[in-house]
Amino acid sequence: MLTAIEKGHLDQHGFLLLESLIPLDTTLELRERSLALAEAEKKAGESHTYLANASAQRVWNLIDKGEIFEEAIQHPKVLAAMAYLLGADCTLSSFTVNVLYPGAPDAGLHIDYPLSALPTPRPSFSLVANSVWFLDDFTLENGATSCVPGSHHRLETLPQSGVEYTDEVQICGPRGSVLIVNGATWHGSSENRTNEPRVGLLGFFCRSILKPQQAHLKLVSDEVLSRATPTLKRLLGLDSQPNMNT
Ligand SMILES: O=C(O)CCC(=O)C(=O)O
Repeated sequence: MLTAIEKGHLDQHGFLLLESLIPLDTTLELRERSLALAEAEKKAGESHTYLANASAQRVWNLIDKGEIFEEAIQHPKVLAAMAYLLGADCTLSSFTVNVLYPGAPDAGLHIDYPLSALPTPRPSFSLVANSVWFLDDFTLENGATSCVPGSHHRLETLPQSGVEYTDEVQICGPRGSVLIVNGATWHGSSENRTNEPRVGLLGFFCRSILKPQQAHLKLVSDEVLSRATPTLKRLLGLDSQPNMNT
């Protein structure tokens, strides 16, 4: 389902923008639901905020927070990109909302969990990959994700905080776009200099042999599991559990 050009772009640059992939009505519903969840977690005193002045917020475990998220994470084009990078049996590592409120600073470049914990040289093949869902237009001003093209080939080094990399580019696009990022590509959210929140989803995937960032099978309710499609069950890790033979 990825074209040869799309695969080539991922191989060469380490990221791929799927522009206007999600219909507008679905995007707006995902945005409304995401902000409602973020607000509810704040009100309940259970919010997961980060960056200076709690100017960014995550909402974790989206699979358990509405059918719209269960459906979204099974988008065939996103899954095709993940299958290309991580194998057809890849699983979900985590699925979160990421809100950058006005004034959120640049988060800095990084590679994704758990790559920075690995000895070097890191493997030249992909182990984890992210899909950044633009629920707003992502612009130079509101914190569009930055990437360093080709940096997934730098197997020995990590981005240094405080260093300005001249080859860093912000990936802008209309709401409804999805940015696929090889987890080894140097990337991060940038500063939100507008008066509006920048809302995104992060559908983060890993090879099936890896431990996901979240223990889905403990976190997701029986109700969600009972209605899960075979694809969702595979993404939640049901097909890649450790052997229980005695
Ligand atoms: O929200 C973004 O623009 C990117 C977030 C990110 O880089 C991450 O969580 O790994």
